[in-house]
Amino acid sequence: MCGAAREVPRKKWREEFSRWFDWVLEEAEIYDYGRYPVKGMGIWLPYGFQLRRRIVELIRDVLDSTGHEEILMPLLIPETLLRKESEHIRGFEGEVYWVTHGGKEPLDIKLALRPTSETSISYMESFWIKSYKQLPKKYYQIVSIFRYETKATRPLIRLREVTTFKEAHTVHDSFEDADRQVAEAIELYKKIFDELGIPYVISRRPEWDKFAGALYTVAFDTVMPDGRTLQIGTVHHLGQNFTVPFEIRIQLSDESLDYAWQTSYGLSDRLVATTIAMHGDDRGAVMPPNVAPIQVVVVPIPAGSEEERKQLQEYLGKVSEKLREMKIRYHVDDRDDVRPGRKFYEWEARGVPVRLEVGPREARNSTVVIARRDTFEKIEVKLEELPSKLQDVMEDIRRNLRERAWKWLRSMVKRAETIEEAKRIIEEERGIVELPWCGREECGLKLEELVDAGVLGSPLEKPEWVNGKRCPVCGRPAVTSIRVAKKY
Ligand code: P5A
Ligand code: ZN
Repeated sequence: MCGAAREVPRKKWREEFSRWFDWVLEEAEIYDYGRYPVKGMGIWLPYGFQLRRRIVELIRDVLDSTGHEEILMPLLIPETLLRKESEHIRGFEGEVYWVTHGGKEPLDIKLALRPTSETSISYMESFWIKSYKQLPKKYYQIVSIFRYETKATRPLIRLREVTTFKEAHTVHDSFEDADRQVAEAIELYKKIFDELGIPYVISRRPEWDKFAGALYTVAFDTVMPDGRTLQIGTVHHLGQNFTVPFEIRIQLSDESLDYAWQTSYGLSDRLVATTIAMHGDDRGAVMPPNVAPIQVVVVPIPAGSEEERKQLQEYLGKVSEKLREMKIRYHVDDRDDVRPGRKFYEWEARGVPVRLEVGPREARNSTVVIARRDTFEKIEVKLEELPSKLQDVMEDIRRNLRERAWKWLRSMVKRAETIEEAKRIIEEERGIVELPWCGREECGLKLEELVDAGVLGSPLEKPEWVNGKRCPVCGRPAVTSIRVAKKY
């Protein structure tokens, strides 16, 4: 370990989540935040970078295997393009970083650091796409975007440079096909979140909170350990809102010409943040084995005599060979100036899912002790059983992390029929509260004010339980439910 330069005292995971998160990013050497002299921008450190890389690989696997094609667009967008769709620029106006000079020369046309790429890709699609025969077309890129966020910035959660922005942009020959794409994107995101054991609630965002330029927005939210919700992904039906101003006109199967239809969907560094946050505990992170930078750490327990020392060295070689054969990402912590207890502490903070303890006793008996990071259980196994036992343990850790997280999320979604009850739950317990709703914007906005929380939206299908119930704001019959929460 290269040694943390700052001492941030350990914090409790749930009770002091926000400070715990800062602590774990620091202690585990994931992301250096708060020191770089531009607000909202941090540095991926080697260990964090490996985690990020594995999560990016997971995203690529899921998208590549479903007909998405990776591309790379320029970072700079001319002001003229960014202004072409009026709702879009209205939504982003206050968040754009502008490049105004080239050297000492003021630029004729200002250039935006992309806050997202709908406008630049739509401009290019007007050259690329001419016929329904090319459709559906699914592009994506994984890049940095820049947003001059005015809400409090937080490492990986609300950045001004989002360094892991996965944006997918698709083109279709009908409204319905774009609708179908939204459904596909939702399934793909479920798969990605499931792989990371991240639980979620899917909502259709209300009209007043949809993506700037979308017909409608579907969002994934999770509940962080402190009970606040975090939006971890969004899927937008863009209709023809961009294809009309950018003139993406295509020939349809009946030979007529019409504007194409689009969707876009995005994920960010929040995916990495949530992987760390969701599975932690008071000792630090717990990495899901499938994306853990180090899956197994071997900690030798010092031997007494010279003879024992030699035997242990030899035996450690055998253990390493087994791990190598299994293609496990492992590390042998053979620092001899650091005591085992201190090593345990450090690797626990970093969230290595499995620790193997190997001492003179294990060397004599040809065994190893497997210690789980999630449950702290220990089992002793024969060396020749190690491959199968380790597979089982890692699979079980993944399952356990996922189940634990889902159990938490379910326990944090509650129903209320009155404003007072909703307000009480939000105040005392946080989490998500569902209320019957008449569907009118007026009541949604009123509710935010009365409950003192933000609206997440409504379930994609009308839930049964609201039948016969009334909107607690206006008393009209409920047509669906509305979810409110304290949001990040
Ligand atoms: C979809 C991809 C878009 O930008 N354009 C291309 C669409 N949608 S979005 O909802 O605005 O952003 C997608 C997801 O990115 C995360 N996100 C952020 N993460 C960290 N820091 C930020 N400042 C930030 N802003 C947005 C959210 O998870 C969002 O759902
Ligand atoms: Zn109402």
